[in-house]
Amino acid sequence: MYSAQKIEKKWQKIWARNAFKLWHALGQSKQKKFYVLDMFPYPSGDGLHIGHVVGYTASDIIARYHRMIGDNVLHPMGWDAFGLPAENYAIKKKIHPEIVVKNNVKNFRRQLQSVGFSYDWQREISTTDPEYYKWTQWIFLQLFKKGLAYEAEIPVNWCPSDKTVLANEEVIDGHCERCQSAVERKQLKQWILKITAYADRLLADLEGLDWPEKVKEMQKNWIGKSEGALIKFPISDAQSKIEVFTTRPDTLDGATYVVLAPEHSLINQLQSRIKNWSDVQQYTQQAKNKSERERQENKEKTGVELKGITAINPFNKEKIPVWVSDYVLIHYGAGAIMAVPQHDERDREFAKKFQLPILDRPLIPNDTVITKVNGQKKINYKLRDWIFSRQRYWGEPIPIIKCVQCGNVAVPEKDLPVTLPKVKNYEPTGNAESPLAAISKWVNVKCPQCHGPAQRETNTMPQWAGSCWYYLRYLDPKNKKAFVNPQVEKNWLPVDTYIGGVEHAVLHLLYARFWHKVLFDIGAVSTKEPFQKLVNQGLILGPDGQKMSKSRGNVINPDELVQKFGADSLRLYEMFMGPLEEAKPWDPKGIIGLERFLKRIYTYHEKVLAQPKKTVSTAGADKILHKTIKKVTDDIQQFRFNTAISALMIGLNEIEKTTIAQSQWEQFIKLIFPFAPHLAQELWSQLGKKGLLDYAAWPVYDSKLIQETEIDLIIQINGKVRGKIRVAKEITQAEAERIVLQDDRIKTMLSEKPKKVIFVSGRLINFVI
Ligand code: ANZ
Ligand code: ZN
Repeated sequence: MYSAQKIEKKWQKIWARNAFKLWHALGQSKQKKFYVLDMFPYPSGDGLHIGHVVGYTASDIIARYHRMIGDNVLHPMGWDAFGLPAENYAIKKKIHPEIVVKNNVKNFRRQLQSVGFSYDWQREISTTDPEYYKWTQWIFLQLFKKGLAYEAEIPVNWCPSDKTVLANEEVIDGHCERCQSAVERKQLKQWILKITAYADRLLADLEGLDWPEKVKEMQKNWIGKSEGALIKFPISDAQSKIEVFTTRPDTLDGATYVVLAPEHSLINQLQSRIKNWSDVQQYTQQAKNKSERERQENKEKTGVELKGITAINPFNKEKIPVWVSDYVLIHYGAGAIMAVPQHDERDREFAKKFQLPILDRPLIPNDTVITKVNGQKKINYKLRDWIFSRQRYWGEPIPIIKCVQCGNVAVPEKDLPVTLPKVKNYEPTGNAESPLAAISKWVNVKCPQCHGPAQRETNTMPQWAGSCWYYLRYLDPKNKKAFVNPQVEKNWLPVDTYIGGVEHAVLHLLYARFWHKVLFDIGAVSTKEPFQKLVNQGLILGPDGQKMSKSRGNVINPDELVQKFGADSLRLYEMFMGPLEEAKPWDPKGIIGLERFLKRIYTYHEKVLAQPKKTVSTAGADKILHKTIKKVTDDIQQFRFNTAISALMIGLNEIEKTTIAQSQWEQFIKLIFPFAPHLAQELWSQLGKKGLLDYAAWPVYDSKLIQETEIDLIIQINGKVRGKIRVAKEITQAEAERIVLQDDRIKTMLSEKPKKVIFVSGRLINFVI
């Protein structure tokens, strides 16, 4: 009788004892390297989610398959443990985040091991380990030294409930990505990373990546390259000009007004000439409180005309009015636009509302227009610099010392890591300062440059920092001298296959690419891109078809499933649910079917054990086996795990009807191993095999055995398909004609003797009449 509980506990114990050798990737090896990476989890208090199990099972299948084909496989795991989720949980439970993380990691590790994932635990890392974040800080300092990390006071997104600044990428439709609170605007001094300096390369290098088109598209749109021109509109009776950015210079003749963003500096400069100044001032004041998103959303357009000011259309010299409106953003293009209501939807809405002229003028080719009005070609990006500081406790301290004399000074490398001080109070202050600011002992230091009194930067890094480079630290996790040994880095990069959720398309995946490129530029890594192939796993929805959430009560707990059905059934079911990349609802009954499949394998296995050792396979059994080997191998390579499993099911069905030699049954067990490793390993040892299946050779199919001996010959009359007939593959034309012409249906259709018969061997026969 198949007992998952017994089998799985037994082998997990053996694996755990062996883990360091068993799944440990070799630093140097003659074998081909294969680096298969999971997006590491943040160890939340809720433990492993059924959604984690999908991606982690997929990568485990890949890792096990690659070990069996003889590759040197790197398959590591770690913890993304800084950041809001861990900290919010700590605050709620009133337990220090460090302790929370420790406990949660322990639970996560236990859970991952209970599902039988073959991680190289010797390389386990946590972003919160000072030995790890020492190097996160070191990378920050490289950015700082290159001028890619700077401080500036800017309007930022502020989450009132998480009490911290958010990056643009963390604001979804005006709401905090974490807690869904409406985001507020605040003017704050912040550390910012100059990701915009890499906009063109982040875009261009997408080209060579084997990533889902959808993710590439999302990154492209987020980077938002647009080509256009800067064109100057002179202001009547004044020196100053209004510069606009347009992607449609060809529409210039039809520009009937100009619009400035509310923050545009010209507005104040022209104050003395603006006749309705108080209206204008009131309007610009209001606009300050809206987020960029709100302003871009398709709501009722608002605006005020700058009375007393007119601009001149440089193409036709017509005088046109100047307006201020918040649908124009200050940080995009030139912070001002030429409005062409005939061709632009937003301008048309605005023109209709304020009764501005809509002119249908002919288009003039861009290049002529630009030359005539002395315009300047310009490429614009929507991408903004990355706001990098957080006013929270649970993050990497930013390794900067603030000195009145010297300004911002890098902490000397020998003093890294700047460790997070142990504190009692880690709740966010809410006054835009990190809780670290209150720890004067930690804050007050000597300036490394002038040795005068100075203070530490008290903001911390965002949770994305640690995940920007963790795939590098896995390569050389214990290195004390460098974040990775260059030789080792060259051996392993790029990551061959990276598996994770699509929700990281413009956050983690863009940030990590950016840091990687900076490291490439300073010669610290050898590839331009970190992740060569990306595979997205789809969401597992609740049984109700909705996203799983505690509040909906539709969350499925992997621990219970492992207990009840076993890890192998869980792994198989999650892979069998449908294509890896698609969203799929959980079917509580589904797993039972997979458990039954495993039981059937076990039962058939007992039959094989009972048969005389000398039993030979029937020809049919060998053919089925080899067909299955081919299909499962192809499917694993294409990440089609659901069809691989159904091929295994079909294979078993057929094998059950025949007799198979033990040596052939062994091959079938190997095929099961990446999917259901516990059962396969158990059966392997029951066959008297010594050792572990992990490094047994993957079966190879014999192409002669799977060649079809019969085919469907297509029957045509005058080129039209009229039917098909099952015949021997090597059938001759004469024999084919004879058989087909005996068919009554064909006989009636052939009213006369064919003028000609065209025969394509193995494919078709065509009667021309
Ligand atoms: C005239 C025009 C005519 C435009 C037309 C478009 C279509 P993308 O492609 O997204 O880059 N624009 C320029 N700066 C802006 C700002 N700061 N805030 C809001 N809108 C701005 O869009 C470029 C177009 O968006 C520009 O081209 C400009 O409108 C507007 F038939 O100029 B266009
Ligand atoms: Zn100083």
